[in-house]
Amino acid sequence: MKPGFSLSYYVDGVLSGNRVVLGQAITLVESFLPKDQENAGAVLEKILPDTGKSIRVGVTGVPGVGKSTFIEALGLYVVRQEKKIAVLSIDPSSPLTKGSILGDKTRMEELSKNPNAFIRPTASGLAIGGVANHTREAMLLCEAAGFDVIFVETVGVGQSEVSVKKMVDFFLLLMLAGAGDELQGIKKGIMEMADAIAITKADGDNIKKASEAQADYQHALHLFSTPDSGWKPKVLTTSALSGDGIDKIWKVIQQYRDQTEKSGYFDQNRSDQNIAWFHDCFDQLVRADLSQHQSVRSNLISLEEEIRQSKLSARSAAQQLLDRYHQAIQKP
Ligand SMILES: Nc1nc2c(ncn2[C@@H]2O[C@H](COP(=O)(O)OP(=O)(O)OP(=O)(O)O)[C@@H](O)[C@H]2O)c(=O)[nH]1
Ligand SMILES: [Mg+2]
Repeated sequence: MKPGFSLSYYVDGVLSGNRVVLGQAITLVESFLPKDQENAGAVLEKILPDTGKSIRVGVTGVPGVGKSTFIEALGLYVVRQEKKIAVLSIDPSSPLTKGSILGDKTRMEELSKNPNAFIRPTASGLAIGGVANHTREAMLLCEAAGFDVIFVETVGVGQSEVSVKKMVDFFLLLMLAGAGDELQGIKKGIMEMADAIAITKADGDNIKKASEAQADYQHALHLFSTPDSGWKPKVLTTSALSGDGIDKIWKVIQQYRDQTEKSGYFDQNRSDQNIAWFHDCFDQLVRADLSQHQSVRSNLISLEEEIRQSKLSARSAAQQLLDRYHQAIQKP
């Protein structure tokens, strides 16, 4: 640990809800230094019994749909109900999205000043798997620090939606009215993952278009089969500017929680998520270990070349790589 930063400094600080220490603990779990990683593991182990009490809400949608503005509006609403909220983001593609993270900070200006809100963009510049692990761990730390609601905002499009779906209880998809699904780059698969769809910016001239879109999406969702949760996804309209619909969305999230807690799905889903996370972590460790052996790395490159030239099937190449890895770990 850094001088003065003992295990109990982190653990006690986080458990007492000290925001400065919470921020430092998140920095620790994001660090690549082997010593920091070891310490981060120890901190997470200690706080684990105090995690899991929040509701985890993922918010996704194309850039500009209004995710940050919406989270600020809903966040302020929830904070007024005497709850503590944390906002994390998941950002796999570093340099391009830096601007939007800075933008988010200013957009969530009011929320970020609130003593019951904690806003933290995840470190970027990693492959999605690494970023997702950091966000999950940050989420656990926020729970241990006493936050009741954790929002995870996706930044950018693509794989991050799936990663977020895998770490939250409730997955909210924001959509714009009047822009076709194609335009919004939202695939059917993502709509199927949503527990609710909210049509954003339902204000001014947009109100009518928003309720038309609501009807359209309601119809589209009817065509999907009922998800494992047994919950029928809802379609709502909202405006972060006027505040319309914000309370309804919060109510829907609570209904979802009540219903799935009663059915047992809520806990089942979380334990399935933890098992999947364990497998992800293990895969990452094996990959990291594998790439530390020079002979395996060069074997990998030559096998790739053979596959490109159609000299070797992917299956045999994978087997050969595994054999080489076994040899490498037998003679250190
Ligand atoms: N009229 C109206 N404009 C909104 C509303 N919510 C957001 N906006 C505007 O839409 C733009 C994008 O909002 P953001 O909240 O930054 O969108 P985002 O989805 O977080 O964007 P990225 O983080 O860049 O992906 C901003 O100019 C907002 O002022 C709303 O409810 N009504
Ligand atoms: Mg944003």
